[in-house]
Order: sequence, then C-alpha cells, then structure tokens
Amino acid sequence: MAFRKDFLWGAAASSYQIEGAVNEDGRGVSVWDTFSKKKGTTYEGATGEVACDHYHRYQEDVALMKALGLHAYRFSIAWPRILPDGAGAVNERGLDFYSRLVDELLAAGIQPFATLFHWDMPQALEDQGGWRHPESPNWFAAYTAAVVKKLSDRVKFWMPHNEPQCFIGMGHADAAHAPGLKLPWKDVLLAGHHALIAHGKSVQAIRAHAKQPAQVGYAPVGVVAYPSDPKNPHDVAAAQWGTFAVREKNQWNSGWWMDPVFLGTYPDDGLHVYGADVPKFTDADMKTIAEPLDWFGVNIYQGRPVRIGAAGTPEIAPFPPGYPHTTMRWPVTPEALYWGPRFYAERYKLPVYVTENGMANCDWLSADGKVHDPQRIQFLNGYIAALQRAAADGVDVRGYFQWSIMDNYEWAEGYRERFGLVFVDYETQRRIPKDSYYWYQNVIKRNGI
Ligand code: IFM
Repeated sequence: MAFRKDFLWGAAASSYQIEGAVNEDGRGVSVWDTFSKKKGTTYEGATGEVACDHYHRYQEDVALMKALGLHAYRFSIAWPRILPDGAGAVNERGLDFYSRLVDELLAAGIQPFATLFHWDMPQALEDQGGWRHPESPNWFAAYTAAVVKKLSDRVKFWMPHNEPQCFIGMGHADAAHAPGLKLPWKDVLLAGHHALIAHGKSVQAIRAHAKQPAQVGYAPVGVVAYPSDPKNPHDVAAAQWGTFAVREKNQWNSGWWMDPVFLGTYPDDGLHVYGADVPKFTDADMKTIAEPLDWFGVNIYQGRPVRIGAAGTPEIAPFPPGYPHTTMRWPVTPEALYWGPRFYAERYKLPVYVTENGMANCDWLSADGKVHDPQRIQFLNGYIAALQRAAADGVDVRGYFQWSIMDNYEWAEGYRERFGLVFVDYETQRRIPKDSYYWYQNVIKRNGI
C-alpha cells in the first residue's frame, strides 16, 4: 500500500459556494454578493444567496461526511461574517457558526482544515481598494487573529489563501470573477503582491495566536506540466521547467505565486516577462511572504503535456483531437497528479497535501432515484492512482481533498457545473450521494485504489 497509514482522505468546499444565509447573524456584504448581482456576470444570473443552504444544514452535511468516512474536511471562513465591515468590531455570531461547525466535525471524527480566504472579501474593504490597498495585509492579519483566537483550540490545520491566481487574475485582470476589474497588469501585480504579503502576515498571526502548535500551509492553483514521454529525461526536464515557468503576461503559472512563499524570491523569468510591471518590493516584504510553512498544499485539476522540441527548447505538445475533457472543458490528465506533487516536493521540500482535485460532470437524477457518474469515478480513479504512484516513488504525500463534497455554486458558472460527490437538488435542497460517493467511501476504507 503506497499511501502512509495516517494518510488524510478529505473533501473540500468554500463558504460562498455552499453556505447561503447571506443576510444572517450580522454577516456583511462580500464582493461576490455585489458582483453576482450585476447583470451578465454569472450564468443565469445565479448568486450564492441560498447556494446549498449549508449554514442551516451543516449537521446533515457533516453526517454525510461521516458516513463517507472522511478523515478531514476543508472549509473556508467568510471574512464578512466575522468582520462585517472588514475591520473593527468582531461579530461573535459569525464566529459561532464556524465554532459549531468545528465541534460537529470533531464529534464526527473529522479533522477540520480551515481556509481563511476563499475569495469573499468584505465589500467595505473593496470600496477602499481591496487588495490594491497597501493596508490590506494588515486587514487580513487582524481578521486572521480574530478567527484563530476563537477556533485554534480545536483547529490545527490552516491555510491563509485559496488560489491567488484566480482571485487576483480572474478578479482584477479578466473581470470574470469578483470584484470584476480589468486593471492594467501593473496594478494586478501590485494587488497580487499585497495578497502575498497578507499571506505572510496571516501566517504570523496564526503562529502568534494559536492555542496549539499550528500546521500552516497554502492552496494555490497548481499549473502543472507533465512530460509527453515520461521515459525521456529531456521531456521530464522540459515538464519540470514548464511547471514553474512564467512564460506570458498572465496569472497562469506556478512560479510567481509559489516561489516567493517557499523560496523568498520572485522567479527570474517572471521578473523578466512581467518587466516594468513588477511592483517595487523590499527585502522585508519578501521575508514576510516567505514566513516558514509546515506543508505545501496545491489544487490540481489538469496539466499540459510538454516535450523537448526540435530546436532543443521545451514546447507544449498539442492534445489529440477529441481528447477527454470535463464539462468545464478542462482536459482530463491524471498524469498531473503524479508529476505535480513530484515537481513541487522536489523544489519546495515540504510534505504535500492535494487541497483540491475533482471534476465537473453533467450529473442528473436517474429514474432509479440514483445519480450515476461513471466519468467522475473514472477520473478520480486515474488521478488518485497517479498520486499513489507518486507516493510509491517517494513523494511525501500526506493527504488528498476531493473537490467537492457536494455540488455547489461554481462562481461565474452559477449552478451549471456540478463538482460534488453528493448531488444537490437546489429546488428542494435534497442531498443525494452519487455513485462516486460510494466509490470514494471504498477508496478511503482501503486507503487507496
Ligand atoms: O470551485 C472552485 C473552487 O472554488 C476553487 N478551485 C477550483 C474549483 C473548481 O473550479
């Protein structure tokens, strides 16, 4: 058996995507409330106002997690529930919700993994400039402290940010996500730099206030390249390069968002490609960003094949016509879960947790009252087997979180894309475990494929 005996089998979700109850118990407005209400921003004009109503149904949801056999559940905390105006007075009722959730998880024998920022920035802070504001790292540190003081007697595992590539790039350059901006690249990178400093200050706040030794990580997008021919060492080297390279003026790379956090420097190719748009930064900034972490977390859904080209330089290889893809149009590339963890562990030398992996599928309720999702089973089988191979080859993989425990609000895609192991009928809020739920239950029981 390749996975360690104490391997953590998990599943994940995030606050705005499942909670609903946006006007309850003193919660303030988030950028996603504002953005999703603007015409034309989301599929069918969907918002997270009700979502999966998890705020009221968390006990039923934790019962499903327990029956699944989960060891760990990764959730996020909504900043505007804790500090409705983003800063200032703490809203105890908001904290109480997460306190109840954590108690419920622990009673079910499930280890809570808490993410502090999964994109729901308080609107009041966005109105002052959000991540563009130089004070934003201090706002985030104060919010972190409030949460950690309340929950750290029971929560050991923490992540400040989820996927800065998305909330910075898709939110500030592409206008595809909240806050819906299309800024010059220079301003996007400045917001990104503040978000990275905020990450470091949040780590400091966790360490300063934790009531038990904290295990702190990170959950960026893993932009993975894998070798076209894994037996060709030149292709392997090309893929390793491709996994970290900053090749274009966009956010889709690993190096810019990971190297500062784990190595304390922005990568040279990024400094070159982003050029004059790179914000002015100091040694003190970089030291803060690189506050030591306990583990390397990464969200991996897909990869690109890379090979050494005729000219001797790495090139992205094309996918064959009609290649398998999910309903998000993301290619199905299980290799990403072998090579990604391997390349990341080699470069950053920390234990690896896959903090998200999964697929959107066209799932519906069948006439037999069940939800059959053979594609998801096939997908997960391939990806988890690849991760298992990485573990067998010596990569220190400690845990895996399936995205997502249940269907939920897929941001600009609204409710069109279903990622869950549990089907949610949004009209009745009925939960129906899919075939993949029972398959994953068995994987957990056997500690692997
Ligand atoms: O739903 C998202 C999640 O919020 C962040 N990672 C990717 C998932 C699927 O798109």
